[in-house]
Amino acid sequence: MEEEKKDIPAAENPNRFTGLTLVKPKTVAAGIPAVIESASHILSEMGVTRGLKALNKLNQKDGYDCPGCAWPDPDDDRSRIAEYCENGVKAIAEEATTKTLTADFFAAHSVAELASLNDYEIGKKGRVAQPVYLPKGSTHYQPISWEVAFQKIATHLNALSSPDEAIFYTSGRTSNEAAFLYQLFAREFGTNNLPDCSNMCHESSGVALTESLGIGKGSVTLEDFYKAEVIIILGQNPGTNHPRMLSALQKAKENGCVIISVNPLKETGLIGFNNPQTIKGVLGIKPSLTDLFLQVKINGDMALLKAIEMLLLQEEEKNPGSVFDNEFISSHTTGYDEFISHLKKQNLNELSEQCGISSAEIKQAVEMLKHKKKIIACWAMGLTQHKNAVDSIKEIVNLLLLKGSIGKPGAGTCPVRGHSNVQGDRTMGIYEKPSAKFCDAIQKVFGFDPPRKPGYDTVESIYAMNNGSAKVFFAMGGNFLSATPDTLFTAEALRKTKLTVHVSTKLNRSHFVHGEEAIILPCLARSDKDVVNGEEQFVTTENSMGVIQSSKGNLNPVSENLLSEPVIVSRLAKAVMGHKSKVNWDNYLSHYDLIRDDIEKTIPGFSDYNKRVRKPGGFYLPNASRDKTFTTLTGKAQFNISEIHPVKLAPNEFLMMTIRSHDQFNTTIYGLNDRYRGVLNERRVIFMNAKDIAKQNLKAGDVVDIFNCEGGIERIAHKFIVVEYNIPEQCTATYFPETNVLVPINITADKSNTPVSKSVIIKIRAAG
Ligand SMILES: Nc1nc2c(c(=O)[nH]1)N[C@H]1C(S)=C(S)[C@@H](COP(=O)(O)OP(=O)(O)OC[C@H]3O[C@@H](n4cnc5c(=O)[nH]c(N)nc54)[C@H](O)[C@@H]3O)O[C@H]1N2
Ligand SMILES: Nc1nc2c(c(=O)[nH]1)N[C@H]1C(S)=C(S)[C@@H](COP(=O)(O)OP(=O)(O)OC[C@H]3O[C@@H](n4cnc5c(=O)[nH]c(N)nc54)[C@H](O)[C@@H]3O)O[C@H]1N2
Ligand SMILES: [Mo]
Repeated sequence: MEEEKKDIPAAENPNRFTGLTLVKPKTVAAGIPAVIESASHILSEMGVTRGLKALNKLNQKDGYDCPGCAWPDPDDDRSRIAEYCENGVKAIAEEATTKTLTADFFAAHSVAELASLNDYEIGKKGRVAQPVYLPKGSTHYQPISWEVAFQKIATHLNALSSPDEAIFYTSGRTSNEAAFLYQLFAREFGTNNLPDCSNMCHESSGVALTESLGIGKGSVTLEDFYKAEVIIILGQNPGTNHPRMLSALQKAKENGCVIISVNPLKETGLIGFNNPQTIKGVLGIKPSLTDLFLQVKINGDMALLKAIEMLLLQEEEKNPGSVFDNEFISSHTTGYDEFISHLKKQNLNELSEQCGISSAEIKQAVEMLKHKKKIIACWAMGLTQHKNAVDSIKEIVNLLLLKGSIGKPGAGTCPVRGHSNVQGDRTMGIYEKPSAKFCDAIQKVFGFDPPRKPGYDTVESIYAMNNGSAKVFFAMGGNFLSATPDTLFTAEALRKTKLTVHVSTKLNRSHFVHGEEAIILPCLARSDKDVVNGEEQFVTTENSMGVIQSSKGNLNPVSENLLSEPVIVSRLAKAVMGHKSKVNWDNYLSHYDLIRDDIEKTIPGFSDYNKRVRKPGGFYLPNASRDKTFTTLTGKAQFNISEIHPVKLAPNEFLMMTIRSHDQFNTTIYGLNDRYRGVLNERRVIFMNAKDIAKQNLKAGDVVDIFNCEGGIERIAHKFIVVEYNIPEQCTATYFPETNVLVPINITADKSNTPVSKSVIIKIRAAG
């Protein structure tokens, strides 16, 4: 039992049940129920007046960027009510809550007591309203002034025997301005230890796209969706995680586009959509989205794509020039001949067996694709979090290259990003392996030589803390403990450090599993008004399609004791570096325009930054792949050959994907319902196929322990309720982060080092 573990506070969530109710999964997303849900979250957290004020500026050109996902906003007119979704509203209610945590709260509740709450309860406590400090050996956080907090962090950092003993983590909500300053500070301090959430997210996409197309970002714009003939959606659940994408898909369909969805689960949002912002949607007209649903086995995507490509090749050979874009292939690609001979060696039956899709269904997909020339492929975590993720994504690119579907309107790659500014943070230099060009630019603009040796990514950071080579952990947002793999191992790592510091809006489990000393620095959130030097400031973000826009909160902050992230970094840098710093931090503390001026000098694509970003709607960053310019090693788009290495499961083993419910944003749990999947009021569940349940001599409703023994270590997630669900055999699903204890840190994706959160091998036994 977790409670009996001696190293309380436990790193794992407590094993209490909240009261499962099952209803039939929904067949249509959004509609009126979504409107009702949104309203209830706003009312309970912030009341009507503040709520309406916040929503009025959400995703507006003169407003602020939604802190939910990174889906883009329309370039043209934006409706006052249409540019946000149920989950965006929940994100706002969560961050703009009027509940605050002051000194009294921390005096009344010990760290151990807070750690015994579940994530939902922790989140509902409210906004951290002042800096707090946990001295060595102490049981309670206590108030600390900003100045003393910065001094303490500086003392720790300056006492390290090497700058590489510090780790500077970033989550993906940080603005461009804060991210730029943060990496500048870390590099002047002397380290590239800049892990980020992207390491666990779309890193595999970045690696695959850079190697095959020369740029680690997607190539499409929102306009392309409206011109596409076919959209393929693999490993993504837009109804929950990118709800505004459904409007784009609906518009695409109205323009005649066909949608193919590839997913082990028949996710509601992929199947049907009632747009709550249109009369038709309210009346429930035009609900269907997916034309062909392919219920692939977990990680069967590469086999499926190869099968499709192989049959397309046969069609092309029957009728040369009718299926492939030979002009594009010969002018813009390399590796075609080798790729074709590889395809010819494939066996359809084997591929069909590996992906779990019948050859009849594969042929249906081929029929839909063969005469089409404008294809968009969208994907997210269902593709990126596997051992062979990079190769699977390159296989998506192969398909698009055969069809000449890159670098023209209505076609291209669309890795759908998660956090609202995760793409921008990377553009700003939040990366443990900066390019020589980037380092040269820093040197030229700021006059110090940044470190060139690669730093730690997320997984490497955990090892480094665990083996004692890293001693200070600083997080710009996020919830490192709960988001990372192998929770107990990560907990051990964090507890071995001298100091953990979190710049946070809300409390989370990472604040309770800490180093010898710990500090929480409370910051302003997206929706908050940010006044510096008596003038309201704005920050900027980059969305999933490379658009840079301004973001300006309009709510009065819930406490006077909050600082903005750019201010926190500048003051920290001054405290740590003092007059040794070559950077003029005081400039940045006077006006954010001066930060943008220096970004413009350092990073390509930002010319006239301050002027262009003030234009409503912002501007697009350059993206060579959009113009068929491929900056790969060969100067051409690269066909890639990869082999399939199917995971061999014993009869009592299962693959487990850890996914998001409809009521959470990563580790922030908005509520306990997964409305679309019909699982209400409980998160400790495991979705299983009926046949598997029977084979294991279990029945729906039974309580099981989930475990595995990777690397000789037994990992156990205690007490999960079996839910019978439409999912392929030997595939299971649980919610992230409850089962992160089972994600083995020692198995990561080749080349991207991303934890394999969607293919965890597990066994199941009746709970002891
Ligand atoms: N409301 C809300 N919005 C969010 C987030 C949130 O937590 N809540 N998180 C944000 C972040 S950071 C991210 S990265 C994105 C995540 O967005 P998603 O990637 O949509 O999130 P997941 O829940 O991880 O869903 C993965 C989907 O892939 C499917 N899948 C799993 N394994 C496989 C596979 O092997 N093959 C295929 N084809 N499909 C598979 C699952 O069934 C599920 O539908 O959303 C962002 N937006
Ligand atoms: N098993 C499993 N693990 C996963 C995944 C999975 O699918 N399965 N997904 C992975 C993915 S895709 C991602 S992106 C990571 C997410 O990893 P993280 O980004 O580290 O985690 P979040 O839960 O998004 O972070 C939430 C915390 O951010 C803080 N916060 C919110 N807004 C702000 C702000 O404006 N400023 C600051 N400074 N702090 C803020 C709050 O304190 C909140 O508690 O998790 C990864 N982990
Ligand atoms: Mo993510």
